[in-house]
Amino acid sequence: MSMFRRTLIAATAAAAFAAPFASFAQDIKPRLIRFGYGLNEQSNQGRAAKVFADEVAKASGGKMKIRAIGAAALGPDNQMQQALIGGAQEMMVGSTATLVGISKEMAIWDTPFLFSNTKEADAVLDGPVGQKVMDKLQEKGLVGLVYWENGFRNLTNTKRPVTKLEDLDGIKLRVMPNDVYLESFKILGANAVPLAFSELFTALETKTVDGQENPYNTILSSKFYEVQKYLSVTNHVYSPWIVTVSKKYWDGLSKDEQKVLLDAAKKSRDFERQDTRAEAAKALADLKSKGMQINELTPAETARMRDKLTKINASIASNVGMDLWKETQAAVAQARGG
Ligand code: TF8
Repeated sequence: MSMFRRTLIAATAAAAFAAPFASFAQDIKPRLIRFGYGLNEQSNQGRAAKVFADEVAKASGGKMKIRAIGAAALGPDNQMQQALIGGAQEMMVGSTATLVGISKEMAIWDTPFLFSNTKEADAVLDGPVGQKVMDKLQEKGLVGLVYWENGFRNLTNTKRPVTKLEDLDGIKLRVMPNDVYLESFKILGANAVPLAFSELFTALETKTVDGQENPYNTILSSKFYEVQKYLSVTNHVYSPWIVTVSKKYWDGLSKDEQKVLLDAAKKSRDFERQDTRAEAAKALADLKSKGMQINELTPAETARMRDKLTKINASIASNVGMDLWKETQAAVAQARGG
């Protein structure tokens, strides 16, 4: 046997021997990861951020440390997104709606009345369509891990109970910085103004705007009941949050470290959805006891609102692409069992 062959056999044997050990000893280094979010620590977003941090610590033997920073202390969604893209911040969670300027496909989730319940939302967001939309972020410098639930959005204001479309006339309504939301509420007759969430409470308090729309959980945790009188149950859109990582940062992590983050993100998602739904189920009673006046919309009025808003669908479809639009509609129909 030649010297060369013998060396080759020895090297192959060594490699075969080393491989199983490599998979035992995880390739995890000490890491400090800043995870920014916009709501306060007492919110559903804050609670889930904490679960995520705990799960990462547990799975990495304490080597990977998540520093969760809430209340938009690292800036509103848009500012954090840019920091992630540039590599100045590692992670965040925020609304998909605030990502549309960066990744146009995200606008699919802004479709009014797309989902009629959380079962449909979970199926589509966690399925191939949700993944496809999330993967589109990569070419923009972001890696999406999971969707959390922000929730079905409802309208609050100081002027009057909104029981019919016409009641929205002239109401100065804060919307997220997002064209679909802006157009939707203009179509419905409101005077819609885009504003970062971090400026919303003050804008309501100083009456710079009359109203806003967000899920019950946020109306509660951000204490909007202190500055808003009327809550109208519109459920006009289901709003997801998305957990993202800077792609620059992600690409520098080992496979093991990436897996720690993805697994922990999935655990935080499952916790977050349960927690959010439990809180939402009793939030209306809480908001009533805080003094809010709550009204439902009749099915006929909801139908009128829906009809008006179908105008926006064509522009969403053309912005995200007809293929994605159709795939999403098919996925919703499948989740509905149709
Ligand atoms: C909004 C959203 C907010 C999120 C949050 C700051 O109204 O619903 O909850 O963007 O991450 O801006």
